[in-house]
Amino acid sequence: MSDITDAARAILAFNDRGGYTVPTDALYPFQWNWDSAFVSMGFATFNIDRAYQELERLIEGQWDDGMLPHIVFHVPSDTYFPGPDVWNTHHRHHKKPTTSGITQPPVFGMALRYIYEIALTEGREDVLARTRLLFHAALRSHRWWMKVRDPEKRGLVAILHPWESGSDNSPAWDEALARVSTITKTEICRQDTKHVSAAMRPHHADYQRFIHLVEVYRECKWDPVKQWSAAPFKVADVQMTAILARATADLIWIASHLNLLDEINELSTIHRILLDGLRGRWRNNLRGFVSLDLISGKDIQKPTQAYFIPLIAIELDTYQREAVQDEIERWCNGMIVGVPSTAPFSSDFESKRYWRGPVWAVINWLIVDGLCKNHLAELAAIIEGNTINAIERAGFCEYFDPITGEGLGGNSFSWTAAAYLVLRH
Ligand code: 2M8
Repeated sequence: MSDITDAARAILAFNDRGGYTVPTDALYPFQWNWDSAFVSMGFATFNIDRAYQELERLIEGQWDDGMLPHIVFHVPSDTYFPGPDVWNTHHRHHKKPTTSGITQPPVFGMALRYIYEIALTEGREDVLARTRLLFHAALRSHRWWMKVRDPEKRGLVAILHPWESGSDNSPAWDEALARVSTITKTEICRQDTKHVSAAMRPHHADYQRFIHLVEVYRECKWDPVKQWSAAPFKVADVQMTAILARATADLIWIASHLNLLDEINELSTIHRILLDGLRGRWRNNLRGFVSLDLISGKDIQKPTQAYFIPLIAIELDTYQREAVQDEIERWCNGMIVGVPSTAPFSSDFESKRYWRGPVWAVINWLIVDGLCKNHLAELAAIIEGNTINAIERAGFCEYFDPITGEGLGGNSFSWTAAAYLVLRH
């Protein structure tokens, strides 16, 4: 085992708060949904029980209607805004701990398959009951997605807040977010810019809009039907849909192992619907997949990493495969480390600002996976190698400047450590 692998494991240990992992100390002091799913896969490379525990702690926050919230506030902290009092979701689920009121990409199902497969190769028959319990939690959340976030049956699931996407400040949301009011009743007490430079973070007006959206949904008392009608921001997101589709395929795999026939049928129907929806979002002229703004009815053409995420779920045809390869190579041309989260030739590109250019190791992990699935192993190996090199050079930071390779955002970051462990595995 290398020193760097040791260091990655040490970061997960350092960020462990008792069976769950914070993304990084101080900047993100709670349990985040998709971070924990990635982190559980990192743990699975050396500690299966801890991997399961990460997901078990996450579902402590699952709502009665199946939603897996984006943040679980296990223990209070005043180093992050907005905290539980701003969300005020207490009445929506009658269990402790409190949570935020929105969700995040459902990597959970992908993670569960990954750790269950490793457990099986280790001959760990004792994980069966734990797997079954987590499988049913995931299934409830996939039902929630289909019912609540695709009520008009497009085969695409929608986000009602940029924070749900995980790529919070992406240029993809600019136009849709500009329609949202900057007026808030809540005083905005940002903590993020006390931990990292404001030049790397969203602007104040973005935060005003983020909080305005929270207030709209809080006034709906977090009722999903009311939120759908009231939402001033509503985007059918290809990245979210692709992750849901892929996680659904992974749940089908688990259900087959557990011999759950009704669940296989139900999940297969969901899978088919999502793949049909995704296929319709390919654009030849852009050489990628595009999200749909449900309020304007227009395609979101901004070139972001989301263009390529559907590869984790979809088998491309020959034309698409070549187009994607060319496009990713074009985006990475001249970069020390790709794949940038916004195309470098776009006028929105900012190499250091949050989700507007920097490279995220977990996004590369998804892209590498999608390229391998689509028989583009050579390009996948290059991106994987560059990601590992970037981490070895700059450390386990939150993200990287693609032009300089510099490490940015928070330090000692859990999902970057997890990405390293999995890509090296
Ligand atoms: C970032 O998002 C949070 C809000 O959820 C924030 O900026 O306050 C995003 O990078 C998100 O994808 C990530 O899950 C979270 C914790 O790492 O940080």
